[in-house]
Amino acid sequence: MKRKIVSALVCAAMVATMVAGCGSSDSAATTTDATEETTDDAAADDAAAADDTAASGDVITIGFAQVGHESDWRTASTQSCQDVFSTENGYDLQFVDCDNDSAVQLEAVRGFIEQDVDYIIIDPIVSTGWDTVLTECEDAGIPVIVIDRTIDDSDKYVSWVGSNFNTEGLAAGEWLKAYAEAKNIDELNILVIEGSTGASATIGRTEGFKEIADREGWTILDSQSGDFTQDGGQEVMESYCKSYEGQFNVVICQNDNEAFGAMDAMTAAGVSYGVDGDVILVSFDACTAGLEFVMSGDINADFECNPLAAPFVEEVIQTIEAGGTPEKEVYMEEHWFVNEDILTSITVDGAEQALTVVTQEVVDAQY
Ligand code: GZL
Repeated sequence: MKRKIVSALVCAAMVATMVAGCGSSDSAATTTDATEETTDDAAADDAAAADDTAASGDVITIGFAQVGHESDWRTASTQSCQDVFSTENGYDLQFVDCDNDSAVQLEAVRGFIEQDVDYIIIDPIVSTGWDTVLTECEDAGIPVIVIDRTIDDSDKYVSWVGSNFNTEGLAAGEWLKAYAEAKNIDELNILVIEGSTGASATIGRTEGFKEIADREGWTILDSQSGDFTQDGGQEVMESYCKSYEGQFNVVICQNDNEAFGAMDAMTAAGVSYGVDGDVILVSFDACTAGLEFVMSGDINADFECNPLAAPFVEEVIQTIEAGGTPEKEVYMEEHWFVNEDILTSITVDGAEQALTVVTQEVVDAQY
């Protein structure tokens, strides 16, 4: 699909999008290169590139192979891309919801190659099995940008924009250690509801949290996948309430939708959870609905994973359009949210990181 002619006004809108930054959660991205331009410089360069695109009158066609529609986080991620890569902003976005099916995702990417799009964005359902199709993209001269989850068996992509999932897991572990000490809880018996099997978000959060659990001598009674869905979280938690009745005092859910399901299951089983309950409930993503449950005290702590990558992906594309070389890795900034103010910060990998007590203002500002 070759580029089409558009008015200069349409592409100028791209400038407004880039300068506006990443939206309500005031997140930003950091690159791995300390000599990187400031955001303002980059936006100015990108604005110049947008002008050039406007002058050339081209629409940029993008193929986006999205994981699916399994969670509130995913919905926000999709919306971020659709908002940025809109017709008004000078793009033609070919979007495929791969419904958590890796075969469908590989087929979608090959379809984009057939369509001869200008760029391909992939949020990889699983982190392996990618080198062959990425080689096909490279042979077709189509740059690939990976967002969110990582591809671990190939580096044939121009940039990755996402989160450090291992750090998220470490942060949850360090918070739990400090929280238990503050609450004089001596013994932690933990149940984990993992995300989708093979997803780098699952792998990173599991490994990071387990590193702290092993260091502290905690007992992880069980760790099963809830597939990042509310139904999955409820199903696993129902099983846990039967198999581990009276044995656990911590539940770690690797995303908010699993936590919503786990809450329903524990309520049905007569298990109390949250700030005033018998079970400490920890979640990841920190979507708006998740933060509402942190504010109510049902969820003790929620570790953010920022879904608003699209503005930073656009900067990658505009850098390439301007003849530049984008950063290989762009990390999203994230926050750790809690209900109680008994702790103000935690130390993760030697770095002090602030804890944010959730108020209505915090909820209203979230993605
Ligand atoms: C993490 C992302 C995960 C979210 C889930 O970056 O891939 O997938 O944590 C989503 O909500 O389903």
